[in-house]
This record gives sequence, C-alpha cells and structure tokens, in this order.
Amino acid sequence: MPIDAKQPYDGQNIFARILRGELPAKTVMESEHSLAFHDIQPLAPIHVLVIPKGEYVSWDDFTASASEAEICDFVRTIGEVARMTGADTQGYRILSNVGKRGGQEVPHLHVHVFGGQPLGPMLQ
Ligand code: IU
Repeated sequence: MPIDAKQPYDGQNIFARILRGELPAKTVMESEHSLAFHDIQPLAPIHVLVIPKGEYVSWDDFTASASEAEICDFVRTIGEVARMTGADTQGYRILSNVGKRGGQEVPHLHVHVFGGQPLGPMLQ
C-alpha cells in the first residue's frame, strides 16, 4: 500500500527495525549515516537498497531537512554500492519512489540500486 511522503515518521516501519537490529538484512555496506542491504525481492541480479540512518520518510523530507553530512554520506554510499557490487562496470540505475503516486511502499527513505542486466526504459 503506497504511503504518503508527508506523513509523520513511523518508528515501527520495517527499515527502522532493520536499523535497530530487530530484523535481519543482508548488509552490503554501512557508513556513518547510511546502510545498504540487498532487497528481499530482487527485481534485477543486483538490487540493493540504500537508506539513511536518520528518521526520514522520503526523499522529500530528507532533502528539506537532513544535514549536509548526512546527504553527502548518503550520495557517496549509493556510488560506493554501485562500485562494490560491480554494477558500475556495465551501467546501472538508481531510483527512489516518493509518496503515494510515486509508488513508495516503505515509509523510510530508500534508494534502489539496480544492475547486472540490461535495464529497460523503466523498472518497477
Ligand atoms: P518501494 O520503493 O517502497 O516500493 O520499495 C520497497 C522495497 O523494499 C521493495 O523492493 C521490497 O522488496 C523491499 N523490502 C525489503 O527489502 N525488505 C522487506 O522486509 C520489505 C520490503 I516489507
């Protein structure tokens, strides 16, 4: 069920629980402000989610209120994930669904990193 990008942060969402160590995830890398882990239902041979550790519902509130350190760390982590997974060698896609009409399901900001196959004009 898509969520509202402007809704208050829900501390019980699945990614908050992964960040607290209450649920497992297959970690790709962790940085000071970000965590990257494999998507549980991959849509491509490489499908990694990158999330900030801070409590941000979506790209919307993140870009409005996160610190420069958090934003810089997050962007760098996305690039690092592409290099670590080898997605960078043949091209890849980064995508963030934002809010109801953007198709966002989990109410904690996440960027998808897709790769490992030729990607069509749209994925998801
Ligand atoms: P979306 O952009 O909000 O639609 O993406 C949510 C993603 O989170 C989706 O690709 C799910 O497969 C993924 N996911 C996950 O990796 N682990 C989970 O426990 C749950 C969803 I729930």
